[in-house]
Amino acid sequence: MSHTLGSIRNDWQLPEVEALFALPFMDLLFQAQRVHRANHEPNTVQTSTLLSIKTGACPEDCAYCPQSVRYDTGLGREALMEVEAVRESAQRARAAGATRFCMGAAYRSPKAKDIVVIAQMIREVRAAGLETCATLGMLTPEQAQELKDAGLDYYNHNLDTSPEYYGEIITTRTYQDRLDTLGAVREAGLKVCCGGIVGMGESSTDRASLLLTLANLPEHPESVPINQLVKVPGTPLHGASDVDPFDFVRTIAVARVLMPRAHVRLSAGRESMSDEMQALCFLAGANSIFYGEKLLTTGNPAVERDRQLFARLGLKPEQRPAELAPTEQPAAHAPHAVTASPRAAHEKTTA
Ligand code: SAM
Ligand code: DTB
Ligand code: SF4
Repeated sequence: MSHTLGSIRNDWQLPEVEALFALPFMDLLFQAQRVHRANHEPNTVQTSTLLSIKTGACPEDCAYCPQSVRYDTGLGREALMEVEAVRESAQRARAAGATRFCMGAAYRSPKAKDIVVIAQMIREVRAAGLETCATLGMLTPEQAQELKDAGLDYYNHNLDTSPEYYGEIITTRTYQDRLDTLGAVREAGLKVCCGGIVGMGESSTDRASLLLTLANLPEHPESVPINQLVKVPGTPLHGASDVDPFDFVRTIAVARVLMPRAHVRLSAGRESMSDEMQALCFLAGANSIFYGEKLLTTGNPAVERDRQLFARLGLKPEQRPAELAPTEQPAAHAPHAVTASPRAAHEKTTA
């Protein structure tokens, strides 16, 4: 298996991926950590902050999603936010230590007039010194190009699950639709953020098949969010069974082994995870998180909890890319600003 340490492959076979899932837990984590260290700065975690710029009333039927108009989850319909409010939110995220700002909209696909406003938001977020990411549903090649021209760095569009299980979760757009959007995003020169959700009743083979599909894309996504289902009352998946936490960690580890250079993001679901569980995910090769009290409509760990977690584990936030406005001083509230010493932080939090 040592060939996986640095090499980038796009020809994975399902039995190989299933064999990784079947490894003894410690062997898989050891391999994932070796791949991680061969390709990334250890102990370094990228931080993205999410903002829902257009919430609720989405026409799609994604069974996990609180924003679908088809489910009564108590969410109202909100209009597209004002550019000024987005700018202020981005500035707060940067001051808190985030390096990337991801704007999410509950669209099947954006309308032409929305893209014009969102292009302005992208320019403002970049001017605030943050990398930009957007997740707006399906895109045409022309729309992807418009976003690229506005300065967008990343586009998030998840495959969510395996091609085989997909029909159990979403009926209003196809797997091929998703692949087409990913192709348009790549063609426009945008970086790709694409991952899925664990805990929707899928089998271990489905998890392997999702990761296989991601790894066998013409190019690996730069960013791979692995979400644990957030069970929202009113959605069809509210009653889904809990995932074995070790199986969630295995999914992160296999993503790391298959896509050595990607940032693998420990995404939704962190609020219900213990610090020890999150540490296992970092050991398995996760090196990115959503940072800030809110995901899109649901909760995320408090910034203070993440600062303490980083300090206790000796993790540091990844620096901003050089092309963004330099940080003269470490942001006053960045995770690493809690204390210089992980040991001291540990003593402080457990005193
Ligand atoms: N409407 C756009 C779309 O679906 O492409 C963008 C926003 S959508 C909320 C982005 C992603 O969030 C989904 O593809 C899904 O992977 C994730 N997501 C949504 N609800 C979730 C939940 N309850 N638990 C975990 N992940 C969720
Ligand atoms: C991703 O993979 N997860 C994020 C982001 N990309 C857009 C969204 C998680 C949403 C969780 C449910 C909510 O807060 O509405
Ligand atoms: Fe709409 Fe996106 Fe939610 Fe699906 S995941 S219902 S497309 S907001």
